[in-house]
Amino acid sequence: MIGEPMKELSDKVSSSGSVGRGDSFPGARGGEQQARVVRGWSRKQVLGHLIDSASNNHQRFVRAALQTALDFPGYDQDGCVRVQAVEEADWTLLVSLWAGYNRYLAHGIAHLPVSKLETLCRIGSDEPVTLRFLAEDYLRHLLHHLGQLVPHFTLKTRIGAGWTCMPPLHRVS
Ligand code: NI
Repeated sequence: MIGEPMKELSDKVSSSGSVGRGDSFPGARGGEQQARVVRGWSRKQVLGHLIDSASNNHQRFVRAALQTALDFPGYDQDGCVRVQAVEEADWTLLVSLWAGYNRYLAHGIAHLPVSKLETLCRIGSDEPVTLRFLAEDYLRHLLHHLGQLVPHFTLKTRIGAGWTCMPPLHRVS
């Protein structure tokens, strides 16, 4: 049964993955992929960072749903982008993996057991937060970076008027 409280969040994560596919993703052409947008990262590297966020949060969500509490490491954001040589990866691969990963995460978020949403999760040395907060902060972080890659009117059209581009509240996102 789908946990109704997470339905809206799940829908937004899912629709964020539809802002563009492959070459239709805004800024997909040649030099634009290498343009620096934030932290010295290129558009490509921001996409790689969003894949790292998806994979780390995937494990957080699933493990927290199976345990009474979660104690999980953070991740080295710059180190992850560097060792995976994101800059040399294929753009279409990055966009399709990112979009597919988010559609699958949205499915998982929608099915998180309601009884587990208050499970306390400690990520790295941060103060514990609930699984519900982690999932909400995942979306905040995702939209924050999407706002750096995609025109705001595109996000408004795809995700709805309620989208926001605020940074995540959690330090390790
Ligand atoms: Ni980030």
